[in-house]
Amino acid sequence: MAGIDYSEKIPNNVNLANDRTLQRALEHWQPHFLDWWREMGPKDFANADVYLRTAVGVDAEGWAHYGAVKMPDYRWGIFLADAIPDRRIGFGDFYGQPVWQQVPGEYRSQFRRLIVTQGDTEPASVEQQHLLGHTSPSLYDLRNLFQVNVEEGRHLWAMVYLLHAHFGRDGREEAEELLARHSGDRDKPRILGTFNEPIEDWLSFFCFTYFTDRDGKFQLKSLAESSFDPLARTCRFMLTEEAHHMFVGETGIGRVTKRALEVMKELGNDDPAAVRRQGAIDLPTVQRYLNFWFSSSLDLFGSEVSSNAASTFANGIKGRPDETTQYQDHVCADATCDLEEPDGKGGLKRESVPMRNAMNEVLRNAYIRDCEIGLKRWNMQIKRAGADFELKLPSSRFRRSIGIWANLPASPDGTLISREAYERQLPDWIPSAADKAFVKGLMQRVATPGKMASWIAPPDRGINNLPVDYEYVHLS
Ligand code: BYC
Ligand code: FE
Ligand code: FE
Repeated sequence: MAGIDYSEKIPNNVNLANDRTLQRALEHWQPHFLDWWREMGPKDFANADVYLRTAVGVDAEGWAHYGAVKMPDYRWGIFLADAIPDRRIGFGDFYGQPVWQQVPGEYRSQFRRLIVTQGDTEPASVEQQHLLGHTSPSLYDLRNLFQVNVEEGRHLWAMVYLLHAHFGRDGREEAEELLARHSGDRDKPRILGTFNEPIEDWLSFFCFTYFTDRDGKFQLKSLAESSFDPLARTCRFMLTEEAHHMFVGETGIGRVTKRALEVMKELGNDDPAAVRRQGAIDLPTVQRYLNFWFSSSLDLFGSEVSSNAASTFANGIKGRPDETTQYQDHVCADATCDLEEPDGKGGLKRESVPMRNAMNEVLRNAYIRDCEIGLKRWNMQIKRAGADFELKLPSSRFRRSIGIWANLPASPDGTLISREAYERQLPDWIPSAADKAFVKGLMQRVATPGKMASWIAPPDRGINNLPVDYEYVHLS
């Protein structure tokens, strides 16, 4: 594989061997990362042989190698997608100028903040999933969990590389802090809300990989447009791995739904209590989990109207996904965007805001459209089974903590209601303590190759053309 040196302590295609100072700094961070992995990564599976893919290059064909690996021996590497010759800044005030190979001093703190925020989410998700391996519904699923975990670990490496290579001493300190904050920690929590939410059952894991990893996709796509070329190239390669994470979420929720439909058919009715008695998860409960994780993930796009967003767009730091192909106006100096906003009196008003300030909302809306695709597929499945139920995404006003809708009492259909009515109905809209206890009660580890827990249908196919009953994790 061109440019990848696997005899190095840190596999990379960034010519680390030619920069001894940087190499030494990263080799100093490496044992701290491994300590963090042992303590905060998947609990109790250090000796298991896991059928994992490892990134070994950046070619579209054959970028990954598959084989049994013990997770602590995973080769976390630093990979940038190939440079695009003569790449130009694609948006904002510097539109058309050559991209930057170094961070300009005046934008240093903005870049650092975004890279740290991005980097923080990666280990956070591993921490959130720390205990899930104990209750995996199959060896296939267990392997997918671990695949996602090691790759999020690699994404942390990707951001730490940028911090070390381009932000000097500040960058090295931030890299240490990325291992010091922890998901849900009272004193040192992770930066963004969703990454402090516990993931204690597999339905939450599937919702997280469907909705929250998809935020990752959109954020990475907009950073892949960045004027700072090393950041753009790093994110471009991370997206290659990200697709599988969302696949795990989409197929996971699809399989939970499929199992519920099978049970409903056997029973000849759709009574949630009856479905639960058969050890499956009823569709209204699936809907409540979707409501929770979707609304939480919407907050990850920031405020609808944001001066941060305006500034990072103007400076070419953070663009829009598919900037070149999806938009005509790449500068947006005079463009405006109409937003529906709360009027502060329980009603709505329309406001026109400068487009640059609305970039978070532009991104969020693109994300919502992407989220709809999975719902269409799951609903098709429900319809084909002849069941009378439709999964829906709640309104983007529902249960928000960030932005103009934050802490406003909106129902899942987006109607502003009284606070009293909201408080009263919220337990029906998101998983209640009883729902969580029920779902957690179903979580029992199934470790026979090819066997599935009662609440989930088998996948249509295995990994990398292997059969579903392949022993994806060999527990020793
Ligand atoms: N929770 O102007 P505002 C992923 C803060 S997921 C807590 O509204 P801005 C992954 C904000 O930081 C992708 N705080 O927003 C998925 C700011 O604080 P400061 C992660 C929040 O700056 C699964 C203040 O509110 N990557 O990769 O325009 C597994 C006002 O900010 C939240 C990125 O997000 C929140 N939800 O945009 C593994 C990309 N939202 O600075 C991995 C990098 C906002 O005033 N980050 N705040 O103290 C960004 O692009 C931006 O920082 C944000 C916020 C989009 C997050
Ligand atoms: Fe990631
Ligand atoms: Fe991911």
